[in-house]
Amino acid sequence: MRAFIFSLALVCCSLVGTAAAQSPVVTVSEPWVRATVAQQGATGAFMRLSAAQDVRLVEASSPVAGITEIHEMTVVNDVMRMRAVAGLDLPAGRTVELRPGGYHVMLMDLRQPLNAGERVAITLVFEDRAQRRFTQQVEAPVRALGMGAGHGHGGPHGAGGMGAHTPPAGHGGHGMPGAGGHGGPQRP
Ligand SMILES: [Cu+2]
Repeated sequence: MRAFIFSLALVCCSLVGTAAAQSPVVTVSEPWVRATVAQQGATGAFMRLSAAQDVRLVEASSPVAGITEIHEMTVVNDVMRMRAVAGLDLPAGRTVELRPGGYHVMLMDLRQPLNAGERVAITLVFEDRAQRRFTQQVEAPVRALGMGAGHGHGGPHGAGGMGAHTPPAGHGGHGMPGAGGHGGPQRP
């Protein structure tokens, strides 16, 4: 049994390379996920990322979401727009903030409502300059929407800040991803 575990550990280490053998390359602080209201199909996750070497956030996933993307939100003519980006650069030693109104991890095709006080597991996938990938787990508490940076805009996002990706008449969070208009990947 012990030998089996040991060999498993060896396999894992060889798969992820040297990055996982040291302290975390990326420090994640103050992660949180915005709580959803009934029938809301998508929400955002926010955090601060600080990397010890140049890496890039290239992917994310969560058990609560069918689709997870990295998004950038910008204001164009007073209208907030967001789009999926292929990655987010994390220059060594600089803290990059994912926050409402800026970059965020978009959780879409939600499988369940997210209520304040719950915790959401998120897996972040980073890539270093040699294109080696490594992952980091985050446990983000769910927080209710404060009327902060996310208000006062119309457009495709509706009243819920970045939450309103899907039309209110959704399908209870199942079936079609409902992410139309994103231009993001449709799952096969
Ligand atoms: Cu988004």
